[in-house]
Amino acid sequence: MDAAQELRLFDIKETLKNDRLLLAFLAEFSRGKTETINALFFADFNQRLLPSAPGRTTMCPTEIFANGEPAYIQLLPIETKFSNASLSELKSQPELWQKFLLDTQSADAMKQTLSALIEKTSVDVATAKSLGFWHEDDPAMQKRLGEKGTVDIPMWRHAMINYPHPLLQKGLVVIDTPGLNSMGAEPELTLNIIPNAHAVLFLTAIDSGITKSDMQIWSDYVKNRASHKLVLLNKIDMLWDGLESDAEVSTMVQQQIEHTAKQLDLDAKRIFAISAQKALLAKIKHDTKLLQRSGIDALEDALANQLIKSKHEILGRAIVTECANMIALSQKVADMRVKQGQLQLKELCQMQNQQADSTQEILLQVTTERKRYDASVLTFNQGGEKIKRLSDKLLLQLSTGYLNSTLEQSKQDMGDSWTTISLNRSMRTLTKQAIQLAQEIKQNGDLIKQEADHLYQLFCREHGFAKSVAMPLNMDTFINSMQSLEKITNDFCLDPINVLTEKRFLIRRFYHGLGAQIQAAFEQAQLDCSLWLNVVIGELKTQINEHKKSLDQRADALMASHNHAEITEKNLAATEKDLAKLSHQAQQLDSLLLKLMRSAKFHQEPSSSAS
Ligand SMILES: Nc1nc2c(ncn2[C@@H]2O[C@H](COP(=O)(O)OP(=O)(O)OP(=O)(O)O)[C@@H](O)[C@H]2O)c(=O)[nH]1
Ligand SMILES: [Mg+2]
Repeated sequence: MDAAQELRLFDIKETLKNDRLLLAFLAEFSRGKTETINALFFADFNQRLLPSAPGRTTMCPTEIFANGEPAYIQLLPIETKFSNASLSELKSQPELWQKFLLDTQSADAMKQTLSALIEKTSVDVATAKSLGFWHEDDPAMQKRLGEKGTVDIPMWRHAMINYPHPLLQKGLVVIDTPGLNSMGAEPELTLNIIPNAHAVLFLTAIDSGITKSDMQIWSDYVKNRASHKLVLLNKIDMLWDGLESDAEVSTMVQQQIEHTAKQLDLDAKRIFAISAQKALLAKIKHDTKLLQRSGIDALEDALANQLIKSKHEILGRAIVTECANMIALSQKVADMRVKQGQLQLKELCQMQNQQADSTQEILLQVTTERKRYDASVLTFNQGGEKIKRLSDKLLLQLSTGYLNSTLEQSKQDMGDSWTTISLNRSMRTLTKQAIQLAQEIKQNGDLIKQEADHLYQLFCREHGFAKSVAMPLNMDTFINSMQSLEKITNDFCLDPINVLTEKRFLIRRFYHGLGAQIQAAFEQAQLDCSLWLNVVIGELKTQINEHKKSLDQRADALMASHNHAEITEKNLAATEKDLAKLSHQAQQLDSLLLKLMRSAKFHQEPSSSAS
């Protein structure tokens, strides 16, 4: 294993450790998002811990996870919206957040601390406007104007709760979101949280059915945006009025599921009918019958055994493929060692049995081979330098400096206008530039591949290396990320709420959030390209060094043994021992690869909930 591989294995281990599945809860107001989260994660406290009673609407997006530290809640003040910094930037500035430890020994104390999630603050209309909580043309807004002429707005912009629940400890992160209105007001949700979520849980309720605004959230944010989606049909307890038999209720629920499936154009198997409220109650009262009736079990099973598992499997497959490639390279090296060991053994045996002049011949053969090899290594070094120049150029194109100057240019192009038209135009230009860049990088990558393939051929032809070609560079992920950002921007710009000119601050913030996402796409592309470069030339380099070492070793052994029968004998014994060890190592690699491939035999992708 070389240093680059060792580093990569370390990174892979970290990725495995930090693997998380982000599940965003999305729905119109009062469909029961928070109640479902209470039932899933906090029922042990025999209380409704997160505020979800009537009239207690969630005021800010709330991320819930388990990171191994003592339980806490961290809150980001709403005023941070005045700055242009994106949420991901703000997350790296702990001094801006208010942190409170959660006393997991006391349900009352926890409930008290968590009530911060619905805290409000009163501000004047101008402030509410500049923070995006005032819409002139909305009649409901006038009603919100209190006697003092102030408006209540959320106290916090974002909350993070660290809590050690077993499902969360498995790597699940859930995000509770406030109802519809705040989605438009918070570009972070549309730009960051939803696209980055691995799955979206969309809630509808049996009493309201699917209203126009439910449908709008579904089609704007979930239908074509979320890679995995689950739908909850909540509040089924409202059908349990005692007048219908259990069988009749089940039929009604089933009919509602099918109706919902039709409306959302979704497989009915992805819809879970539950009563979050009764599930919470059943858990608190340890009422197994009610718990079963609440339907929460099927949801928990879908989360733990299907969603998380399928996410682990996707990551697992990628890691197994990468590690199998590493083992395959080690196998090549091991085979080379065995082959060279066998040659050395043969030469030493010949030397032991032959006359002086034929030993001279063997020596000459090996030295000639070494010289020939040195010439090839020279060609490799020259080719390597050329590849290095091309690689440096390639990585520079994806560097932060290059990106910042491009973003700066687009900001200048937008001037002071900050309208949806200028934003849309600027994003389109950016995507066009990024795609052009990806094509240039790809061309550069093709040149590198050509050069590497020549070198592979040379060593295969001249020195018996295993036949191999470099894999081509693939820029599709980068192009896809840029195109999907373009689509999100376009949707944002077409949204009638955002077209109004007084939304300038919102557009500016959207632009900054966009900048962070573009930067992330560039960083990922740069990482992918460096990994590719390491593989393209690294594999050949490893084999070249290995071959050189064996040649030197063979020559040295022959030199030392020349005319010294005793040393020949000793060298022979040592070579035989080495060869046995090398053959054993090669076999060990075979069984390692087999073990790895066996672990890659994952389950079939579940058809009922994920995908
Ligand atoms: N009958 C019944 N009521 C429920 C159920 N789930 C939630 N509720 C009630 O519906 C109301 C809204 O629930 P929440 O969990 O706060 O809804 P939400 O989707 O988080 O709403 P916002 O935070 O305002 O977006 C509360 O009064 C809950 O008690 C349920 O399964 N059955
Ligand atoms: Mg809520």
